[in-house]
Amino acid sequence: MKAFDGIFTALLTPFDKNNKINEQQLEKLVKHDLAMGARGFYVGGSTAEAFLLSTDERKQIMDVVADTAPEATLIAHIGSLNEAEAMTLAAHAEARGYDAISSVAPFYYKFTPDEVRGYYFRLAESVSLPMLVYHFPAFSGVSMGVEEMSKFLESDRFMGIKYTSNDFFMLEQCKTRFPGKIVYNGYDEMFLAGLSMGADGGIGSTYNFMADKFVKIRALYEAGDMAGAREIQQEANRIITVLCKIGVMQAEKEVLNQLGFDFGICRRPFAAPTEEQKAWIAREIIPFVREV
Ligand code: MN9
Repeated sequence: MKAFDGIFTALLTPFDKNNKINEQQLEKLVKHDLAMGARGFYVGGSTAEAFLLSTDERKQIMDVVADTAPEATLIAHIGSLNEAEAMTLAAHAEARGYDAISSVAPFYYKFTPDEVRGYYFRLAESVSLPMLVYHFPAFSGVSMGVEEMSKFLESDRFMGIKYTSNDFFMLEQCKTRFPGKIVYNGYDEMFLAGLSMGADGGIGSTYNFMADKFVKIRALYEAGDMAGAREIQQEANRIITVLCKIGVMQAEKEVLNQLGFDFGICRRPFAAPTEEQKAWIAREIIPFVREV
């Protein structure tokens, strides 16, 4: 089995001028992130604009990553409000040699906890890959406490949580109760906090272009150098502050474009960054990230 700890890039999706997936640029990014120390990839998540992609496009990005980095640990986000689509994607992930599947909780309709649990277990039982619960209450609107989460983690079908919340008490409770399960920190700007409460690694969008900083934070933390780790977290957070003001994914694509990639812009209804925002990125971010 491949290693599940460490830094996992939540990959962005590059679009060409015709709004089609740019496979060659995705390949280039995957290689770049591995060279920066990423352990693996979270493919087809929020950062990939999953809910703005067709089923075929979601399979296509899974294929590109599997073909480019068979040695990396690969987690496929297969979540969809359309459970039949989620099952199709889960089967595809298994066929393409992925190491795990993951899903955000079914959102929008305010499903009951029983309905949410039914969704996860049906998906997890439809394939032999382990399931990583994508806990992102701020966007999904589905909040779960430790008791609810335990119902998943007690099962062998569930490998852990992608934990995108700033309730670090709950993170600690989940990890302490289930030390054998993997917990990934989801908000990159709080990575060191997550590590200190028990996270095994992180899955993040900013790792697309600065995975190296987070590899370093983790190494310093593990060596007991908290001051050193905080310094790099602060450096990353100066950059993340700018991303959040512009719009995280729109800004991240522009960062990659300025670094020599051709990632295009996010799909509508997302807006393209303005000239002023591009200049801001050039001034406040580019000098502080490693050149490609
Ligand atoms: O996967 C990402 N979440 C989203 C985690 O994109 C919604 C994070 O990496 C954030 O983008 C990042 C900035 O808030 O921490």
